[in-house]
Amino acid sequence: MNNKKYTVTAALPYANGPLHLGHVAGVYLPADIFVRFLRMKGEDVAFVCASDEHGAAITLRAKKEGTSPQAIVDKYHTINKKAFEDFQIGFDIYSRTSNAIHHQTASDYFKKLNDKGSFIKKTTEQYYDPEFNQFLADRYITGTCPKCQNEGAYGDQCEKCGSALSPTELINPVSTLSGKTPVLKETSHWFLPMDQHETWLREWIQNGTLNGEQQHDPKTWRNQVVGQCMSWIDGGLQPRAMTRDLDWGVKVPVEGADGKVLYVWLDAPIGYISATKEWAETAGKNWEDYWTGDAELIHFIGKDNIVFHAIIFPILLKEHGDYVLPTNVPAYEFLNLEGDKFSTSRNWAVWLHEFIANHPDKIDELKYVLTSIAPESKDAEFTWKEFKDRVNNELADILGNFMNRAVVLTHKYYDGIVPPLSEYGKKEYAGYIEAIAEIPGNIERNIRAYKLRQAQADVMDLARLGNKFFAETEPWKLFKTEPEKVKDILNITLQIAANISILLRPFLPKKAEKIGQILNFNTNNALTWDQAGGIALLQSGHQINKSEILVQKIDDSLVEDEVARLEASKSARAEQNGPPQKDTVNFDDFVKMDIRVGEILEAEKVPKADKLLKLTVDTGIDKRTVVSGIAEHYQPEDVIGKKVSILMNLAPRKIRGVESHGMILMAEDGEGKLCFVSPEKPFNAGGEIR
Ligand code: B3M
Ligand code: ZN
Repeated sequence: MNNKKYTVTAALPYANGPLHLGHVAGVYLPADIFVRFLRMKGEDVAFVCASDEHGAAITLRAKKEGTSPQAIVDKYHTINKKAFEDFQIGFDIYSRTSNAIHHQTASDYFKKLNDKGSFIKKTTEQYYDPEFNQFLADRYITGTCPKCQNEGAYGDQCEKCGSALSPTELINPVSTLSGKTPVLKETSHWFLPMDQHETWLREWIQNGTLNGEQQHDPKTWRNQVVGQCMSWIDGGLQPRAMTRDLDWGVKVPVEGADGKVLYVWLDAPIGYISATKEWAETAGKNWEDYWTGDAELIHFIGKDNIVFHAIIFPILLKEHGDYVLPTNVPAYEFLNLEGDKFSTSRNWAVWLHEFIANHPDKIDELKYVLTSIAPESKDAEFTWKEFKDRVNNELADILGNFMNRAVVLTHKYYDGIVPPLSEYGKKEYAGYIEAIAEIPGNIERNIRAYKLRQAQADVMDLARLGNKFFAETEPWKLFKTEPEKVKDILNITLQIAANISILLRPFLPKKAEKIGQILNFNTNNALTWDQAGGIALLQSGHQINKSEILVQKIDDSLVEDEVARLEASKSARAEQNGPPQKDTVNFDDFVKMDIRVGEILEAEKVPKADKLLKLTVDTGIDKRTVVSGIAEHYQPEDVIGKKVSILMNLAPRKIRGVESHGMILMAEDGEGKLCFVSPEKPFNAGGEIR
């Protein structure tokens, strides 16, 4: 065996909530399949992951739940670690970035780069919320993405278009703490001068070379990964702050950095290194073998993480100088659920730990369906109906049915003993024997190209081949007239079954193991990939076990129950009618707000902003322009003459080039529907609301 090492990483899930099927389909399951395949090829792989326990995603959740960040990460690290184990995602280690080994590793990493001048310390103006006395970065600030106009972009990234952002790039920034427009205030941070890395990054992403030396084959990278990186590079790389004014995270290990921590997207990818270290200690391995020399580093991620894994972390790796750069970054598009996006905040999700609790006997069924619909090149959709249909019509009717017939007929005619294959049979059925020999290579090519949907379909094609063989030869008819032929036919079908028990293993390890048990073969999963493709896996005279049901069909009631569960969670949230009450304010705070009855005189759409209307409002004391995000709920002509509540003394702000003076108060229900808050009887414009 060569001593080449692989490090396969899966994006570290934030420990601020449970995992849902979108995470599984788009990161963890494909990574697991890939690693299981590599291991069957005899490769030496470190498969590492961890809970991502720092950053605003955690501290905001803690604030929302009125608890500490440590309590939040302890809760969800435990839930997610167990869910991965129960779902048989075979990490070598599932660590956590709040542990000491990671803090030390990340701290040393920063220090090394800072000592060699990789960062530039700069004092700049950053957004600040005076009410909460906090600087606003990452998820502490939201606004409109300058690239795609998504109105829910964060201070460091837009999850919709994947752009990495800086808070000062946001249009109409709002503090997620107070809901108000933040102010600018000076603070110092350590910046990574990404603009200085453009030349080598461009070469590395486009040609896979560094200083002309081939590092990886860019043709094996997904188009959307190269495309997003190149558009980001072409857009002009900017210096990016790698520290934050926060108290939760890895402390910045240099003088004058009190109250500052590493930016979570600097700290988290280093978590791959610290997790490898931690694993190697207990596994008796040398962790550096997996990050240096000819080691191959492969990052499985979701598309919103591309720039962090294919641009920022490679810069940090290259700056460090000891480590390899990733040879591939297979990024997945998004999986949607029943016609809507997965959403933790709206509780619109199928949680992995709940699926396992409700359907403990359907782990591989879920794996099969998620791989069948995996969002490899475009967003995909999970529906409970398709889950049932694919399990019943494919897994059960194709694979299960083939296995059952092969085993039942062998017991019926030969008491479960594998019959011999004659020279005649090898000639007569040479076409089938060649097809069996070809399939493992097809599957391997597709797995190495990260086309796991197709690779799994290739395995199913082997079962289809078996069913076709039965349909064309009809051994149950032949047995009376040409019994010798039946021996050849059943020998070959049993070899197909044995090949399936090998080739299915990366995708559906439980089903592969069950097939092995039925065939009384490969029961300890010891066989390697390269042993597949032949017709001598089961020797003549080998005793197989009785047939068992391989795949239980799914009843409509499961679909009805699960869809009802989803609808119930949606209406429950609707009843809740929005988020929990905000922090208490005192009366003095309230009286500062000047709210009056206004009448809408004119209304028009704001060009290139599908959510905004420009309104002219009679406030009783003046006629003013107010921009309002109601265009998806009202047509301009429908709002003329409406009496509304207007917050008069909100600081003016420019919204898509229009100066807006005030805010129209809207009520929003749990479904996201909006309506005006209006006086319940005829009322003149200007009436005060208090
Ligand atoms: N915690 C997951 C996300 O952005 C993020 C991945 C880190 S991988 C180093 O949803
Ligand atoms: Zn965007």
